[in-house]
Amino acid sequence: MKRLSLILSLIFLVSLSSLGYAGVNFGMTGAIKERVEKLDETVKAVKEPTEEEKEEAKLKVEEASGLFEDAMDLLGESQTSGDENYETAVESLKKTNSLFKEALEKDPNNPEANLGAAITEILLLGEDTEIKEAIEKLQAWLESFGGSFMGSPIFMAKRLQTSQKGKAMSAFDVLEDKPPTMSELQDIIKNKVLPEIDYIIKRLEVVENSSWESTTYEVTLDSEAIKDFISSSFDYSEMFDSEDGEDAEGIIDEILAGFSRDGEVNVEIDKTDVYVYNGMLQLFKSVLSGFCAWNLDIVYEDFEDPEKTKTAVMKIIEKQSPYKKFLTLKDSEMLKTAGNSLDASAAKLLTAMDLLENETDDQQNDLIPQPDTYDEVWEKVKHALNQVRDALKGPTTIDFTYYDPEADIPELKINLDAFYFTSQIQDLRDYIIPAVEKWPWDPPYSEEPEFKDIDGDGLTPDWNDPTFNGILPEMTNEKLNEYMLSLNLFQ
Ligand SMILES: [Ca+2]
Ligand SMILES: [Ca+2]
Ligand SMILES: [Ca+2]
Repeated sequence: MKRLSLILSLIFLVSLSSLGYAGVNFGMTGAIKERVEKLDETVKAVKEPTEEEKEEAKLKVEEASGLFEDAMDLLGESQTSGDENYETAVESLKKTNSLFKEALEKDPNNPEANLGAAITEILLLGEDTEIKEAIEKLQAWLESFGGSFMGSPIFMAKRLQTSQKGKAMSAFDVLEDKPPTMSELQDIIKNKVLPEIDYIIKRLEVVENSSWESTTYEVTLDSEAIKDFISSSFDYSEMFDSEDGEDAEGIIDEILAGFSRDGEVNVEIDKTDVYVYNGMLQLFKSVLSGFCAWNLDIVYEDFEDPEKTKTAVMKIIEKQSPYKKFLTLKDSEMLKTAGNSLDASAAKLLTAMDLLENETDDQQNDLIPQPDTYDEVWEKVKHALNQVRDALKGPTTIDFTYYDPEADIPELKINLDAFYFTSQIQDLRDYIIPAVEKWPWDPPYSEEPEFKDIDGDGLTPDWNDPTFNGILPEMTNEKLNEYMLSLNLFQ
């Protein structure tokens, strides 16, 4: 699983720098304030460390930081030298992680111990035996379709369509281990991954609320190796059409420009970076919690070929066994957690943007250096993040012309509070499936479904509830058809 851990470490490095473009208001939200206050309580509950304990913690942090730098170097080298260095790097990271945790036991408020524990913990996440096993099985299954772990989830549907009939099934049958069910994956995420993420978020919050300013790590960078790694993980040609593929490569080049300082370099991590890191983690938490909230169990064999897929889709729509509960809400609290984390994510990123604007130190070694100018895009990103936060509180109007004066899309009122909190949908199928007179499996068995024109305006498809349970409060079928036309859907 060399790849996955490297991907995680790169998520840390690359996301931090790429979000330098995105990326800040000091007004913390009520929810976060509450969390921080709670955290403060637990920290206060622990007895104040003695001066001696604080000193011991500092010594451990120093030792751990040295080890951390060595481990990062080994991790970088393993890119070219192979698995042996990789294993050593992982062992070294594990030791570093325990040392930072020992320092935390002595002094739970030591900012660098919290930061070190947070960084090493995320790097080691992919090394957890259970997580690793689940991912390996999934990867083996996905590779049986001829894809890589990174590319497949997004393009699996396309591959399924184009793979020769029967080929996928035989590949599936020769697999020793069946992939985990969606429920099994959800359990691993709930019981293993989310608690880890919460632990890391708590560590970062201690750093955010401390008087700590920055820490500099000396690491060895090889930008070519990083670039090779990224291009081997993503197949641009497949992810985008050729023009967009070049764009994607351009963006990656730009991100990597920040890492063009090859060899021994100092990388300074400061509060801006900590807020970005935390914002990314909150977003990750939101996505994972959302994934765990719904019943997504499918029988993988049902999607092996187009014929079987058709039957499975019919069973899903008609709510027949084994898909009676597919797409129903499984865990209401998880969906609320997803909403809260999304809000926390936007709040953290907005704080990071403010902090970055206000940095006055030398930017040469900064992990996320200040941009040359804070242009329109910078302001638009802030506006978008604020809109996400507003929509999570209640109906919010999105004026697309603010983002793009040429935009030919009418204003949209959206209420994410309804989706995540106040009127959670119990069965997504009741809302996302358009109103249909006859399905292809109803007589006279036509190829396409026959849509119902509910409002009689001659345009279809229509939905029984075009507001989607209040998520789009002022939506009508007429307006929905307009949006679909402007977005080129159903044409
Ligand atoms: Ca600096
Ligand atoms: Ca900085
Ligand atoms: Ca209509």
